[in-house]
Amino acid sequence: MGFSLLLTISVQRELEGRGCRPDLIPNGGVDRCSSCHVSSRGGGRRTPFGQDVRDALRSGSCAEFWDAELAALDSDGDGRSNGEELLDPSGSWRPEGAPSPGDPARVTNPGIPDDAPPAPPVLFIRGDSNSSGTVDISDGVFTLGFLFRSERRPTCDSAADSNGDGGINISDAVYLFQYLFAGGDLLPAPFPECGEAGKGDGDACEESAACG
Ligand SMILES: [Ca+2]
Ligand SMILES: [Ca+2]
Ligand SMILES: [Ca+2]
Repeated sequence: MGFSLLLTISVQRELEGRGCRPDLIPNGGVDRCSSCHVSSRGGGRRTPFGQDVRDALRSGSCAEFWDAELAALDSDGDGRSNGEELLDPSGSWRPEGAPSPGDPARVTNPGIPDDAPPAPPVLFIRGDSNSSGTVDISDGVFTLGFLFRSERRPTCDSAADSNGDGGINISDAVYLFQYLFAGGDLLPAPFPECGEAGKGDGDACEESAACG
């Protein structure tokens, strides 16, 4: 009698424990049980990440176990650490009250070898050569400084390419000045808000600080 009661309680605890575990890893809501178990309903065979989680479990089914060590492992051997896959590379995320880090669309399963998600599009403003977030005379000056005085290169070539023809030269500064001071044509998109590079743009665009 006593034994079967104990057994019931321990089975129940185990089931409850499993149910709470997805909430104990960052972005655990994305893959739920499939991070740790081959079956999406949970239980049964574990994925390589599930095996590492089991090794990391300390006491109590719902105790915290996500830490720097587990984050640094690449359980499924796909070249990206568990922390990178779950968007908490340092393992510093804590379950209590903290929102999951990063964009859930970029989460990958730490238990299944998969391809890295495509890099997020780089955003910039056409004409914002100096990446200040606004387009004004200083952008034309910045472009001219780069072209003729060997000054700093724009961090985003596509932003400095004011006329959108794929290259940076004096005509970009002229095009910008005409727009600003002589009623010239609007700059090609993305302008005046941040946006993605179009097909004709070169890809030498690291990051516009103003759009990050
Ligand atoms: Ca991995
Ligand atoms: Ca993976
Ligand atoms: Ca150009």
